[in-house]
Amino acid sequence: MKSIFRSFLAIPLHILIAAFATNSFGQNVSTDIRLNQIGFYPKAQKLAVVVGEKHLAFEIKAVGSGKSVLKGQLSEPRTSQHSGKISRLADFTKITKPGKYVVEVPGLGKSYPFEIKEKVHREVAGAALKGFYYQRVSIDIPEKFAGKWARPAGHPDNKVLIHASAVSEGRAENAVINSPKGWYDAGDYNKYIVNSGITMGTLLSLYEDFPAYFEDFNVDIPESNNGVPDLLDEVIYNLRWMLTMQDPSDGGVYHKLTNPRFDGMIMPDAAKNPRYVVQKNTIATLDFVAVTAQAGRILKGFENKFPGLADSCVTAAVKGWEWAKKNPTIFYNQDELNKKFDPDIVTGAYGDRSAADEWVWAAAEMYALTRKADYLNGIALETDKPMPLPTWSQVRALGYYTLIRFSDELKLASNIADPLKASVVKFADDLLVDLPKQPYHTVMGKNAKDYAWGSSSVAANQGIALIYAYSIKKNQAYMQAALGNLDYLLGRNATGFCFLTGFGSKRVMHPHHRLSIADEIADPIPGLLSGGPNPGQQDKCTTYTSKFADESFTDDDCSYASNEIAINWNAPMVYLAAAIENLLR
Ligand code: 9MR
Ligand code: 9MR
Repeated sequence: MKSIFRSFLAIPLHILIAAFATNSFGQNVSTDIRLNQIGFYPKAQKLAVVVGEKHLAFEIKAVGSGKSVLKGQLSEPRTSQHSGKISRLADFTKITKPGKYVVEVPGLGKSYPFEIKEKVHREVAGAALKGFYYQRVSIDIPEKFAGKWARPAGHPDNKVLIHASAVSEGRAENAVINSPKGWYDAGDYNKYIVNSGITMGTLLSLYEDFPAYFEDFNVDIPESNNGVPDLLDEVIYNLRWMLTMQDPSDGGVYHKLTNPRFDGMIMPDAAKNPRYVVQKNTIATLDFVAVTAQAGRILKGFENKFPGLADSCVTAAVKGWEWAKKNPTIFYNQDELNKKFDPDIVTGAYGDRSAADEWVWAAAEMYALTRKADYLNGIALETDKPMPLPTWSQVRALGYYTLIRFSDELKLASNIADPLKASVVKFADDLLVDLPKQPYHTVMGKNAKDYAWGSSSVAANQGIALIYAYSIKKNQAYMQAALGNLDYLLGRNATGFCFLTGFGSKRVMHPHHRLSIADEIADPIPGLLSGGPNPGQQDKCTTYTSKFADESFTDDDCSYASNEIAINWNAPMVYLAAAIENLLR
């Protein structure tokens, strides 16, 4: 996306639409009507938000014929706790007939078009999974699978150096190891075990929760039609990298594979800086244990396709667990490390000072793998405390989800299983409190803290928690709220953006993503979830137009704090969209 291309070719779709949008009934598109820009299931809830107080009525019109199919009144006004802005709700759940429609508000304008149809989020789910394919390291991405985003392989990672912080028996400083494959973490080109951890756990859990759905879920990657679900093929690409991150001499796992400093805004094949693996530590090792245990468990079912891979995972998991037992307090502290060792490493730190939650997750996965309850000995499940939402630094709930998923098979005693389920349900119930007062009628954003770096992943992970609560309680209110967060991500939010690249009418065009910036192609790589509003504005970009938490977003590639993409945000997006496809019509 060179600037010349940007100015001529990449006029955002919403501006084009606005420019040519005076249709047969003379209404212009109003960006003050906010809705899921993809669409709605015939039988599920359908909401749009109209910003402002003065308009009171709405109409739904069919695109093409212009025929009015519903007239309704907007809701009572709601006030945003973040901006003080007033909004009203249009509820058109009643319309169930498949077709293409707009919401019209007399005197204001019409919305972007949307569809009502079955499987309305199938394409979104597929594209978000395919997003991982584009992030693959060390491999050509050919036109056959990537169309105009084809590119040569970058970062072979076959000559990776042992950093001074990572020296061990048999691996001296600057010794060379082979550690290819994996996914680029985000807008940058490094590979981080901690962030791979939650990403892989989320995708593997998606497979375990809905295995039948993925049997024929084809996203057109080189491995498609190899008799293995594409979801697993994609995950295995990163798994093979992760397995190389374990020190064979003792089982500890390196924190990351990284340049000392971030590459410039260049294509991967132009990047030539040396790369290092850095310090083994407890948290990276436990995340690795959880992933390899879960992968081993799943891949036992694919032994004929990947002979020995499941066993390698199990062996790696056990070795990692033993290392962590012996080394429970080695934490990654980049600043301290840089005082002791050269070269300084200034890429993503993913520093975390508490391993309590990683122990829960790793123990849960080891238990579900081996069926040995001993793994839970001495592990505080902490069900007496509120369940924290999953993030890269907080994975306790991933352990809960797995124990709940296997509670029957493991014959978990009710004094263990019940409190786990109760904490998930309590978490979901707390989200639902005051939902009808929220300006966008979403659980996302109720709390100002939801708008942190990567807020889109907060919305997606809340959605996942609601879906687990639904699987426990079968209460449709949880599903509706989960769908509300998907609607949020696809446009029903205070920025009006659809946050998944390649989708929506008002779409993200300039993510902080080296692949999309350096490729000279106007459209960003599709299927990647933008981080979303973050009032921290740590990137100090000058193009933000608002400081309000829910609006603190700029579609500018300078904005790594609000408009980067990352694997740990895409994974819950895939989960949410695919799970909703499974559970709603
Ligand atoms: O591109 C980097 C992005 O992936 C990170 O999330 C972000 C925060 O660590 O840093 C970005 O790199 C910037 C660096 O921190 C400061 N100099 C400019 C770099 C590129 O914008
Ligand atoms: O997602 C991370 C966020 O929680 C942190 O606040 C932020 C600053 O440390 O870093 C984010 O992770 C970035 C990582 O450090 C480097 N790759 C890009 C990630 C997404 O911005």
